[in-house]
Amino acid sequence: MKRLVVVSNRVGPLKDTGKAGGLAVALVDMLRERGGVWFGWSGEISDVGTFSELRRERSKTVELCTIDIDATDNAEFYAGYANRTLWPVLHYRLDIAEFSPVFEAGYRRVNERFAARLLPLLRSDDQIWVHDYHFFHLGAELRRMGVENRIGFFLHIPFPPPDMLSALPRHRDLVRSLLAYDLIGLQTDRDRRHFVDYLREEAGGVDLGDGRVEAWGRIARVAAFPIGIDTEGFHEFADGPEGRRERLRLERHLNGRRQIVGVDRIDYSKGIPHRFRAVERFFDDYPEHRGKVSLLQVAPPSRSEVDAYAEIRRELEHLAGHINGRFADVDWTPIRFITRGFPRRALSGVYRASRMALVTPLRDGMNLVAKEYVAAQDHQDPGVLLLSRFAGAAESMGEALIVNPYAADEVASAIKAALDMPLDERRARHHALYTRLVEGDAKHWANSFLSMLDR
Ligand code: GDG
Repeated sequence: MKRLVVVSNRVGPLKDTGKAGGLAVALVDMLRERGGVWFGWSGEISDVGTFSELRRERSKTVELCTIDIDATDNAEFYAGYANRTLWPVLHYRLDIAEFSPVFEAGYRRVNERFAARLLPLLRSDDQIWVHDYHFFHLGAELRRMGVENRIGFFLHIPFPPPDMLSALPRHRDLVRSLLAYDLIGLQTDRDRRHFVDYLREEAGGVDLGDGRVEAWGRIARVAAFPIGIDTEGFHEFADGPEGRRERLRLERHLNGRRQIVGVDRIDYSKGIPHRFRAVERFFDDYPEHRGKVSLLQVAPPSRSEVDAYAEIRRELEHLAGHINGRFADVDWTPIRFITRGFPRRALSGVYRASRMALVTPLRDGMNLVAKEYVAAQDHQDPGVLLLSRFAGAAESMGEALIVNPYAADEVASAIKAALDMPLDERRARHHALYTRLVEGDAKHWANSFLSMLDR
């Protein structure tokens, strides 16, 4: 088996600290099995930046190798092009995207620097797997430096329709760089379609029909690999001590009332304000449920250095205050809004204690919260998932109640339907969803990507 080299902006942790996301856990398992290197940003901003000494941390067969970035890289590459340009454009939000040649140059520079620092770590038969929108150019830079290894790329966020992407200045340079990878993995068939349409419309490319595309004189393989979670592991969390403790604590508080849960990083793509308005609409349309149901929204802050994120947080605080002011009673609060993170194991107990999850992003590559909620349920008495049609997860989770997050009345009536859903139907839907989540778990995702890269 070939050694694996994973590249992503944030790396690790190698040990399960309870904080690691499902993705980190899947990648670490894969790295342990094959032996390998995980290369990326240390999370530190220093004066020497990408010229910093390589930080190395080894655990048996796996080595984490990281470098710093400097304050300019942070402003231009990370907070700039990655988070103020690519993130909004790829989430269909041209209205808030910032287009700056300075950001763009910073992004190219950091991609080139990361390639240069990775180069000496590589062996000729390593398999290289690059992750996400921070590193569109990294593969092309490695090729320029003479690297001939198999290199794969996986995009965790959506690939928008060509018309949308073409609003990005020099979009062709960005996509052309992707063709330097041997395999380009996307979350869904819809994303794959957009990618192939883009090549056809903007690059005179052709779909070779066998999973490969040709454009700019290069051939690459393109496929959808819907990302999964460690389904059974997460189910066990909910039955474990931390999960149980959290569930019991909540049940004591709820005292027979039913809870709806939302869990999202604070981000405009997640549609949290729309969700709050849908909950308001629910209490307007179904007043008999006032005092009996509440929303717990867990929303750890993210990227607070980007203005759009600070704004959305203020908007949410305002909305929650308004809705609570309208409906709350001395012994009941319709929306509890918590802006800090929970440990993963405790989170499983929060999901288990909730009769329903509202996963209503306006646009999402996949959305792992939808999968975690299903995984955490009690098979005998499962809750109901309400899922946005605009989450990548909707493509493979058709037994959820699929909703349009822009239509508050539709979401409100789906909440009502979920509350009224008989046990038989809840079990049947849950069974189908859970079975598919076990088949398409994180291991399956990583294995299918890497075996296609090998072929
Ligand atoms: C990107 C794409 C794609 C959230 N709050 C807490 C917490 N979380 C964890 C969740 C989940 C993860 O964060 C969020 O994953 P998502 O998939 O929902 O969203 P993004 O962060 O935007 O991820 C997305 C994903 O990449 C993978 O490819 O699905 O579409 O946008 O695991 O549980 N974890 C803990 N405490 C919290 O309070 N411990």
